[in-house]
Amino acid sequence: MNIRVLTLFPEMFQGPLNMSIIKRAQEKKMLDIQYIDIREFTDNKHKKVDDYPYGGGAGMVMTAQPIIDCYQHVANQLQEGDKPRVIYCSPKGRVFDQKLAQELSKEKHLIFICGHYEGIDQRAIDEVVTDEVSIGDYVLTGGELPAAVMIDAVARLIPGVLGQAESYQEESFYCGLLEYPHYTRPSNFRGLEVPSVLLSGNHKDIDRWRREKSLEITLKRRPDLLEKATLSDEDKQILKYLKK
Ligand code: 4FN
Repeated sequence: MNIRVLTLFPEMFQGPLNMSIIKRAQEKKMLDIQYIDIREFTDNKHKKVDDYPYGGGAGMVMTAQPIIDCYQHVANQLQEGDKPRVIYCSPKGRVFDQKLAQELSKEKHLIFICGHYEGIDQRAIDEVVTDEVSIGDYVLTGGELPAAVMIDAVARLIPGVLGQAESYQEESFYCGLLEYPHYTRPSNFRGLEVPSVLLSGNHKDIDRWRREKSLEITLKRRPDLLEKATLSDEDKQILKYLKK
């Protein structure tokens, strides 16, 4: 997968996306991420990228020219017929979730545009953006952290990026529920015991306990997730019992 990030602050990505799984994916050439500085595409000698909003009001707006020219530069490097998804990270967008991450992980090319100040001139959005996507409802300083979040979630789903064991987990356990509690050694930590079922060696009991714990925490904390989750008949039985 090829990812191009159009931003005024390329340095903001250097920490988060050069670690662990995403770093390995880039080293293994399964993922190529490049950061392109929008400021280098301004056609004025002061390298100005923002201006006052028409109609008045507070703050500044990123001008259309460097964004569209930067996009054009990136798009020109693609092969003919390649249709990149162009994602503008924006609080007005569709809310990003695992389903959208899975959909985007099947694309060959993704282009992210990160806004700053009050946002970007609407004409740049209208001309080049295919998807407006938000990571959630809070005020942020820029679209860079949202882009990094989305890239992390998408990149780990590219076939081959996760190891054998990790992707098996992904496939068989991602059903839209929260996770059961995890424990590791020692079995008694300063008097705090691990639930005995996990030490029993009875894998049927363990699976059933974990499933029940998953359903319980999801029902308690995020009942909205249960509506979209893939539930078996047994899960529905367990839920009926948990609700009582
Ligand atoms: N944010 C809200 C309402 C009005 C403005 C904002 C806001 C960064 C360029 C956008 C924020 C949140 C999730 C991008 C927020 C996201 C952004 C995101 C973002 C500077 C203009 C701005 C009602 C959501 C609280 C600033 C709500 N996902 N404006 O944050 O880019 O991608």
